[in-house]
Amino acid sequence: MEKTQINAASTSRRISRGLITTPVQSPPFALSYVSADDFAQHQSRVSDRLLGAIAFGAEPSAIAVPDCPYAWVDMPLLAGDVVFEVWTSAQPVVREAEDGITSARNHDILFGCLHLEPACGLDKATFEAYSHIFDFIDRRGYGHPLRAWNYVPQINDDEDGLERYARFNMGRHDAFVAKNRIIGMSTPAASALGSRGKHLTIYFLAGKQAGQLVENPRQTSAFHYPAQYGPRSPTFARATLLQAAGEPQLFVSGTSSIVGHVTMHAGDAPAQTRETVANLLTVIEQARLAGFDAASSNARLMLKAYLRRPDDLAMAQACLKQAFGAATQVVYLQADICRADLLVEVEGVYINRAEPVL
Ligand code: 3EB
Repeated sequence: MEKTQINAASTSRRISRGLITTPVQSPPFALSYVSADDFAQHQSRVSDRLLGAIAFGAEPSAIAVPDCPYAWVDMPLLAGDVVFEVWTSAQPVVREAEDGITSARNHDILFGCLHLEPACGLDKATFEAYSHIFDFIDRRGYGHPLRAWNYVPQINDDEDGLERYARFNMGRHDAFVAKNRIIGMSTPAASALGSRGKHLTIYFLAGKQAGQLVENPRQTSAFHYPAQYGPRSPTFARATLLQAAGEPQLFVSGTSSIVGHVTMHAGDAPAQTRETVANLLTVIEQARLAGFDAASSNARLMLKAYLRRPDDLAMAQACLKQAFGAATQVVYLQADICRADLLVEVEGVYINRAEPVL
């Protein structure tokens, strides 16, 4: 069968030109990274299909806050001023807010966002945030968390004798247990990075249908990390694979220079970046063995690369371009990584890109 790459916008164009007469299953959602100007210009055209928009940059964007799940993550971009990560649905969405969660959903998936200033310790604030997320998605029938992004203020700082990332992990793990999630089965792909400012931002995709977990044989599963990294292990899968309508979507977690559970190449950013690429390629290969069609070209791959040190930008750009080619879009951000000795983290999604811009 001929492989075509179709998204919502191109599907309707083809149908209207009469080129396709049989119904086409369009994938339920798409992603794009756009400038603030492009977002401001195009958002009204897609407003009834906006699942969520997250702005990244050292300054909040001047554009009007959209009427959809939205947050600004206080994190400098290494190229450009503000970038919007925009999730769109092929069909109109239903929006609802509760317990500090703003959400939008279509038939298949729910996008949710929390953006709050912790009023208590980070472990308790994280526990409450994740408990609310599970209640929220369960009540609406989207009980399978697929992907979570966690932006944690001052992630490497000490809070009452424990690193804040370790406190975050305690709250997250305990919420998974309290809400009856089986860790290692119902575990989303994730990222956890340090942000500036005061806000804890968590946004996520949850599905009616479960995703398939993908792990990395080069790495200990994060949920099995030993206690030397904190009293509770991080609760995430290396990737999740969703066989949605259209083409498979693969969510690859934040990936770093870790082999087994040990940080490799401390202080050596080029070597850490190469190790990170080796881990990314291994996870993608594992997904292929689990049914992901890796023929899906790298033009469907979108990456976010987090660098602790801005001076590593040119090196990281060269390394990722060599590994994934020029067709892969990469957003570069400056962030603290969750282990103080990590300099680089890279996450990715194989997904249908929205066209033309959104
Ligand atoms: C690692 O592999 C690097 O705590 O949600 C990557 C992705 C990392 C997600 C998380 C942490 C998280 O352990 C750090």
